[in-house]
Amino acid sequence: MNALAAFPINSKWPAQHPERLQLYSLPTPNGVKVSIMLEELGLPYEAHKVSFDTQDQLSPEFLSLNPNNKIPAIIDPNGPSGQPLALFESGAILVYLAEKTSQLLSEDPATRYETLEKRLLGRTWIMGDEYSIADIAIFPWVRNLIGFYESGDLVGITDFPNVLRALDGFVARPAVIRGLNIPS
Ligand SMILES: N[C@@H](CCC(=O)N[C@@H](CS)C(=O)NCC(=O)O)C(=O)O
Repeated sequence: MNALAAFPINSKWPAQHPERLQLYSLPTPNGVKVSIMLEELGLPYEAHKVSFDTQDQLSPEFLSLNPNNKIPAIIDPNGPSGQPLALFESGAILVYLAEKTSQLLSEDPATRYETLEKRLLGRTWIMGDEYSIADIAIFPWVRNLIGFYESGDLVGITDFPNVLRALDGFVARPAVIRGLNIPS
């Protein structure tokens, strides 16, 4: 049985692979957090484009999944206890996927909360040697700050060599390169 059929959003963005995790998104800094995460994890998923040009995010079908009219949102047909799970808010989705796969988030409680801090001095990634969801949450925004918003000079980005070094490492990751363009 196709569990996705019960979700109104499936009528506007029909799943070709209903057994896969469904992503409703656009490659904005919040959107790419989830596509990058899915690419990093190698989880099978299907991406649907929610176009702002046609205000798809305000359609009744999208609002049925996220009443806040914001991408990204997901439906995991194989959620907790095997039941489908709908979820929005990029941070909540990152934590959900990290917990589902036991990847990219420390299981040590102290370290988990440290993932809220920006400490790159002498560290490869936000959390140290381990790449994590903190990097996936932060670097799409740093990239846009410098690129899309052209605000690097404004914030004096060259005064933050560790941020620039980690950003270079982030955008060179194959999963990041792929995720930045999903949905195409
Ligand atoms: N706190 C939310 C913010 C999501 C968000 O602001 N999404 C923007 C694109 S980056 C959006 O969907 N805007 C459409 C609108 O407001 O109509 C998250 O992290 O998921």
